[in-house]
Amino acid sequence: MSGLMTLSRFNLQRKRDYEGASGDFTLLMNHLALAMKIVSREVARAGLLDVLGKTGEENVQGEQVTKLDVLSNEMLIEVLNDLPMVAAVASEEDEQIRITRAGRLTGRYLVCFDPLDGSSNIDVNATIGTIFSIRKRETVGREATVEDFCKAGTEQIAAGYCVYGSSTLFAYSTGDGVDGFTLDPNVGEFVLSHPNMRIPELATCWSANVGNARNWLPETHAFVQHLGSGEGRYKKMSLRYIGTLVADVHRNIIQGGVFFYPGDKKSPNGKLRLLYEAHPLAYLVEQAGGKATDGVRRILDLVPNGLHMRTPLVIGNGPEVDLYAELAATRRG
Ligand code: AHM
Ligand code: MG
Repeated sequence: MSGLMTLSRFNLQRKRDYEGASGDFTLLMNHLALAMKIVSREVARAGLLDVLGKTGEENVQGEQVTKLDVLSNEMLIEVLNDLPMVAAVASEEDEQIRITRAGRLTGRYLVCFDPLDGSSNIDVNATIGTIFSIRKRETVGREATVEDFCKAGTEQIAAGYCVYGSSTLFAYSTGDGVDGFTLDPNVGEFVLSHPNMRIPELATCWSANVGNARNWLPETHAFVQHLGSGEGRYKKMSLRYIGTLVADVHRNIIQGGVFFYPGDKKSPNGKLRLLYEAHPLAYLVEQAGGKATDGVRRILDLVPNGLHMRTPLVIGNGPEVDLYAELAATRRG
């Protein structure tokens, strides 16, 4: 066997670390990785096939659905449908949860995902990604319900993402640090390339849609003033905004930085969704040594009031996330 530490080998080794582990979780992770390899392949040849552009329909968020959104969603659901350990899935693209074929009664796991994050970047060849989150349910023996999904982010037992960029990178955590794997297209395997990812101590960039500045609340303007002050921790700061949450957060984990899509005068709850965007990324960023807040509370403590609940999100280096929360608290008095 080659010396490559593939994702499957890594998972197998992890499984051996947990006495009595059934292997169900390992199998689930391997299938998620398989789905992402397929999505990666479709993304890479998108311009060659008739999968670019919009379907003409709107999703539950009122946003235009792109063909690749639909394809990625179906790919993930198809792969998870036949796994007896998965009871149900919740996706950004579907209004309701979907009960799976094989695990509807027996499955112990619930999987949430944003199948293709950064939809507006699809047709322009910019980086897009997939985000997922896994919870265990306590209701084995009957069909899962929305209530089973609507639990605090602290209940996640694993989360991860895949970015389809200059290379395809899969990163995940089971609560024991974050590890990243790059897809070797020749071998067709994810290979360990970023063991134990840790956010650097110093933030070097900030990421936000400054086009929304006219609607920002005073704390967001104050925050940006600090970040651009050139003083203290902010001697060397750049603005970097891809417009794909998972790609912006991934870069900030690697290079140090803070991403924010805050609540503003027009959208008090911001844009991003709690269950399948903010929760998993907050879990990963905390595992990498950072923090995430909605401006008042830790993201992982928030309990969704529905599958598609939105939340303000400030995520990245701890001191910057704390600074935003302090500025917001000062304004509230
Ligand atoms: P999506 O899941 O439909 O792609 O929407 C979420 C995306 C995030 O990836 C990104 O951070 C944000 O929307 C960008 O929004 P904007 O175009 O308003 O800057
Ligand atoms: Mg998204």
